[in-house]
Amino acid sequence: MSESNSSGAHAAPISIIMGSRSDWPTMKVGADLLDQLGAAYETKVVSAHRTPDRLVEFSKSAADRGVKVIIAGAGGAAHLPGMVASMTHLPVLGVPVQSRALSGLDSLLSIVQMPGGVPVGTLAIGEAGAKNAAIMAASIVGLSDDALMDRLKAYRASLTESVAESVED
Ligand code: RP5
Repeated sequence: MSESNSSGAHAAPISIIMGSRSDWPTMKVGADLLDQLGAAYETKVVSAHRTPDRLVEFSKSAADRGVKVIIAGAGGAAHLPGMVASMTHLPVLGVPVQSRALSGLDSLLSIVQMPGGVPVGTLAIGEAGAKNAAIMAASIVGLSDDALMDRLKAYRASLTESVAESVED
């Protein structure tokens, strides 16, 4: 369901961006979940400090291209989600990528501590955060896509059914 790097007027409703290609193994966990749910998405590398012009262009054009929700993953001094949120009214879900130096605590605090007025919905550090951002993005898009919402409900039901009540085999 990936519609990678679409620059036309009809982008996929979910955009997954990340500060570096090195973030992709983490963010791919979310992309895989969206594939499982049959939700269309695009992927892009957008670095707040290495490609600032791309950041501005992406952020300011996302809504007009048809994007409904943005998932932004970054590590370290992770200003990407907050910068994107400053330039779009779309919901931005931030994924703190696990860093080598501080295990992602730096990423988490950089993303979660937005001053009041410019929110970033911040998820857990690493793969769990990428996965939950994807589920949350699907639930947002699913508000106006009944078929996607039905697939999301079925996914949630499968989680429930996978948990046995008994500790016996
Ligand atoms: C951040 O710096 C990226 O989001 C990535 O998590 C981190 C390291 O980037 P690379 O040095 O691997 O490109 O901007």
